[in-house]
Amino acid sequence: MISSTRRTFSVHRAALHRRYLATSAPQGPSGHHGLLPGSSQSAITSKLHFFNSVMGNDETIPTYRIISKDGEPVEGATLPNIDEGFGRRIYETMSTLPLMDNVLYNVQRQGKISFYMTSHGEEASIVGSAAALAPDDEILGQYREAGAILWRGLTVEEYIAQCFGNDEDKATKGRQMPVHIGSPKYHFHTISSPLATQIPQAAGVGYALKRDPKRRGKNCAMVYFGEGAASEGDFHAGMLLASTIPSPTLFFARNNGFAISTPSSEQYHGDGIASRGAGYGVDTVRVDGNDVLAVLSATREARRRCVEYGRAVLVEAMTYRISHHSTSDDSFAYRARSEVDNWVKSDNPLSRFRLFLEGRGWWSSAEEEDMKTRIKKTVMQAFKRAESRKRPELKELFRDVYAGPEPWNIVRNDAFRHFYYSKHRFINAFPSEFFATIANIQTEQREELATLLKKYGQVWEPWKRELVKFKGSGQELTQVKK
Ligand SMILES: Cc1ncc(C[n+]2csc(CCOP(=O)(O)OP(=O)(O)O)c2C)c(N)n1
Ligand SMILES: [Mg+2]
Repeated sequence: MISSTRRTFSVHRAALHRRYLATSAPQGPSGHHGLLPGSSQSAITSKLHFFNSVMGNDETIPTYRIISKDGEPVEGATLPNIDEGFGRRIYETMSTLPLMDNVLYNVQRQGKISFYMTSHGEEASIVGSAAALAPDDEILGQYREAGAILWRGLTVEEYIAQCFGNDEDKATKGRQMPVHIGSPKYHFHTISSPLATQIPQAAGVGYALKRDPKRRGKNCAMVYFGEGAASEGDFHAGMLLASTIPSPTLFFARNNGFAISTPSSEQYHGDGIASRGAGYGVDTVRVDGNDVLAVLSATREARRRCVEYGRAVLVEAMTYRISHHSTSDDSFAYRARSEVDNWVKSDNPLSRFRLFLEGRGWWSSAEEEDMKTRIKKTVMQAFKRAESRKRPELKELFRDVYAGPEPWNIVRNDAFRHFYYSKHRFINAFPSEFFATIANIQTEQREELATLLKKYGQVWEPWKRELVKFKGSGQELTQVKK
């Protein structure tokens, strides 16, 4: 006689087996209430009931808040454990964003950088969530998360150098659009423009952390994305991956009300992004994204769950994009100026937190003035410096794509290419000097550019004008020793 547990197990296995082998709709097992293909725990009901709310009773998911718009703790809320220094640092990082954004937005308007995106209105969501992480948790951002990398220690100078793509742009060496920052030092993966690609990548990063004995139970992968990006298939792929192959992946949705001109009311019919978490069996919370302390608390708890249980967690931060989508957008073409003004006046994440800090005696008007003067000066100096510097050397165009030897198809000459290709299947038999030789040789593309530079660089006006903007004027390519 088999025990009931074993019987349940074998019946369930049989049901699963049927599910995979069935060529027509599976038949429900009779007489075993609750034992159905795909679910062993569903109660049987004779009442025909449709539902479309995760909370039940058609209620929407509540929003977690700690401080009111006047900076006062709301009734029953537990304040997160922060000291004065930590609170002030959060506020200073939040305050840096609009001061830097205002300058860089105008700098773009003057044609000095090609593009820019601001964080206006989302300072609390971005900085509060970053402040909840360990400094070596991996961050995969979308593009509006400058506050997260500034929080980690990247300087305003470094951020502005990236936007200018000058020779001090250590992040992307002038090969990326402004705002597409990245830093191995700060565990911040380089931003890429195609929406939502960072989401399944984050599930992979989370899984890699879980597989690494040194980082398992210690770190998580944090992925930021807008509610618009959550309409991409990649959002679902990432959530499914992180929930079925469990990994410490923290999904952080910035629901700022717009995907460029599309309001969130036209982006989904369900209860925001949070309602999707339950469908994937992922612990989920919705938080007031303009309340930095609520964001901090919720993300701290989300991170704890991620790291301790090795599982995904979803946070949806409700906020409002005050700025235009980017410098390529004029949002007053699709929303009223008064709507934006109302948000600025009625719910400003910066003034909310400032009031809280002042209420504790941790901040004053004099300190506010000092801080603003100091940050503005830093931003202006960084802008002036960035503007005066040359672009990186032209040779940087070809670097950092391959970690090791460049592959055969970009190797310089045909004879060598043929040789390398004919041997590459037996590559393990080659000594390491062989790879060093390959790494040092020029690529076809590099050579082609050098040839063109030699031909036109000093004689054709448009090329002459461009070339002097690069450090070394391309000479490292044209005067290369053979
Ligand atoms: C695959 C892809 N489709 C479209 C775009 C164009 N695009 C850039 S940002 C954006 C809106 C994204 O909105 P959301 O995710 O809510 O982020 P937000 O800008 O509001 O922070 C769109 C459609 C893109 N970059 N990539
Ligand atoms: Mg959005």
